[in-house]
Amino acid sequence: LLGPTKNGERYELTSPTALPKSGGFLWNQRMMIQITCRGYATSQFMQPEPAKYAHAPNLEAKTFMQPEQNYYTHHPGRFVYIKDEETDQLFSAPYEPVRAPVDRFVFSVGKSDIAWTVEYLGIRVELTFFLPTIDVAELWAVKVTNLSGRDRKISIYPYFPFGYMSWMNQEAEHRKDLGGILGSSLTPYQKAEDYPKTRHLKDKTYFLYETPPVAWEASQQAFEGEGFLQAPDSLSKEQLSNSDARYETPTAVLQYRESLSKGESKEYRFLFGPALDDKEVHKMREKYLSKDGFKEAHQRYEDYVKQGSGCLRIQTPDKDLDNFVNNWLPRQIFYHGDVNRLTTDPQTRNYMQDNMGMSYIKPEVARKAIFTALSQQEANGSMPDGILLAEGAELKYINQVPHTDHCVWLPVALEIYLAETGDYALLDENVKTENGDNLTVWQRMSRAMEWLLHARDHRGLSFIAQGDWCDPMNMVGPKGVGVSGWLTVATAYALNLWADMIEKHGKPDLARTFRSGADEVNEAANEHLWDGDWYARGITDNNVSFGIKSDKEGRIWLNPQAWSILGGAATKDKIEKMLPQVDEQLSTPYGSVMFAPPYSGMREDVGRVTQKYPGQGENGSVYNHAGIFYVWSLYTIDEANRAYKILRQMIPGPDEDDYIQRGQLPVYIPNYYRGGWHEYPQTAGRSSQLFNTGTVSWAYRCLIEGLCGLRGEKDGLSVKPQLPKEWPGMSIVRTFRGATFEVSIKRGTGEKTKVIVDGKEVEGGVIRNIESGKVYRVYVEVPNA
Ligand code: CEZ
Repeated sequence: LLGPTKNGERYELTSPTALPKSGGFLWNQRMMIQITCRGYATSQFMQPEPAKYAHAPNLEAKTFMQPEQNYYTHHPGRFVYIKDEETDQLFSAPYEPVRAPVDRFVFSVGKSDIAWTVEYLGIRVELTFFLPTIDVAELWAVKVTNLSGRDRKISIYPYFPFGYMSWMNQEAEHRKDLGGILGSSLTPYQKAEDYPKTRHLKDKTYFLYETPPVAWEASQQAFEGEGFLQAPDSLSKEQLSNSDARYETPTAVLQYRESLSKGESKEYRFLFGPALDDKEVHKMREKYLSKDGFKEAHQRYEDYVKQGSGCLRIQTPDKDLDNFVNNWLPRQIFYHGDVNRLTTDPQTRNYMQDNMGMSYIKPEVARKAIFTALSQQEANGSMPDGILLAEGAELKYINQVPHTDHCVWLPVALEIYLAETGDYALLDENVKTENGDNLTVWQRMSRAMEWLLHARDHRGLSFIAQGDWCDPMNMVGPKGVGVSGWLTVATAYALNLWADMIEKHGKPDLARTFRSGADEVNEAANEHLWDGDWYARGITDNNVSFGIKSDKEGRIWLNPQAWSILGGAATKDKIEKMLPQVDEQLSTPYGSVMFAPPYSGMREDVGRVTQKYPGQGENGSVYNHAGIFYVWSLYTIDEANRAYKILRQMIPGPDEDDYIQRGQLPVYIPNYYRGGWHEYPQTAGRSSQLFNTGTVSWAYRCLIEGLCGLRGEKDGLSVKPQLPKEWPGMSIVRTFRGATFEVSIKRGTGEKTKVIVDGKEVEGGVIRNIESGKVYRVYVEVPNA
């Protein structure tokens, strides 16, 4: 059904129906496309706000990417129909819209291209596409082969619907001079002051061919007639009608009529994308639409994606884990860090965490992001809800709702950057803000930490306003009174992290101040939030604690437990009580849910999170971001087995049942798998299919610094692997500060970890004086499990 090709470089799915929503994604710095195994596609590009060039067939609301997105027959997609001219039989590749019971189906997701092979009626159709590195376009190759032992007469019809482009003005026509079908539209607006913004939008969509077709349709209605997409009227005719669309829904369908002798193949190339005007279309055509143009562009795109190869190669007893970690996880992190989820105003916490992952992949990008974020710090030390990345960008959607946690993510991200690079000099660099003050990085960081200390109530607990990490927790503290249990213990974590950094930077007095601040916060947490066996999630405006034993729903939440371990509130005896509760109340076969039981209806003093469908999104799903915080907290207290179990559950498969239940290929970690394991076992484990998630940076960290135990220190690399008990050993290649570490790990007989480099035991397990360019051979003996 589903498996890797060599070394996990690609994943191949051989059924169009078993995991119907599964897909892959490609991106470049200006666009991204997610496409399902059946051919439905969601694509967008930046100009500079996200826009579409292939639209739904009706007016679409502009919104963020939806979880478990719904697909329907007319959903935007990329398709090729094949008609047997002798029998009039029809099928389509990859699978939609005809849904014929094809003989062979392979959906093959690679890192820098996505491909299909479909066989039916003795014809093989191979589709492949990829993106250019900077331009916005899709480069499609279609190859059709006659597999039957006789000559065949067929028609081949690429069908790339443009959809409903605009209610103000839309049309499409075949343009011989451009070599394709061109859809034109005007982005609708109403206020005169919006007109200038629309003038430079790429409102045209082109579908260009290399080989001229015999006929075409540019009108969706002319294409479909009274047939449906399974059997469009115009395909029953010998030739398409060469229609135009004049304020009618535009489309692009071409017809090639071919006689294929047995074994013969034909190949076609197409270009699909947005443009401002004819000139741009011509330019794109010249640049890309040829065999050599494709070849060169693909090479460049491969090189771009390879920049995200990461710093870690592992070989463990679990091949599928290796495949994911060596190929797919760094790619997903690179996507986040290089294009910031294709938004112009990423949520501050997302921006910081996406860049924290970049510290392992392209640290110079992370460095720059730290400056960008700090340059938008408010005068009082707080951070805005989103970081503006383009001129004229505005805070949108959730960024208009005040959340109080953004400062926490500064030290979290900075600490990883410093551990990875040792670049403490950055702390003394200056950062100017728009309000005119010019402070060093360390001064700004200190201000942010002071703000966190200040934003607490009389008990010493952190205010939540209309949300914290949990976006939709909007009704706990709208009056400015309610507090967040998680943010309280997270504040202590942030303060302690910063204290460590500033101490290493030679400011022990400041470190002491922040550390005692953290102690104070932790005391408050222990006095007001500890509920006997775990920490409460918060206390509402009306002084009601929640996330506690007496709650029927939302009784225990993962985040306060995880971060109380990280921040130091939870002492050993408390941890011993907490962990079994988490095991018992939150574990499912698909990972740990973020709280349980899910809310069955609105709780007005908690908010929108309780209104999400039970087990979906933040309402008690296996929200991987929350899960991975917990995993990291477990690695910090040497809970290697518990940590690994949850980490492994984030990757779909390799059992067939697991793949089918999750419905996703193991080429990315989604933001959630459905929870509701007790309430709705039928849907538990189902993937959101959303590949935007802060999980991935932390997952990489957990693998590098936790499982492999190869963590940067100010002046070296600390080696302390934490293998799950079943593993006899593993080997690793890790790049770090320009050097390469080839690490081989075995179980020893001793009680302590032993690290040997160049035949000599390394004291304290920290390899120092690292020389860039050098290859280190490291032997590690870990204690017998
Ligand atoms: O958004 C994420 C946020 O991007 O939800 C996380 C939060 O920490 C991330 O910063 C947890 O709340 O209902 C909502 O508004 C949701 O909060 C979603 O928008 C959610 C989606 O998963 C985004 O992909």
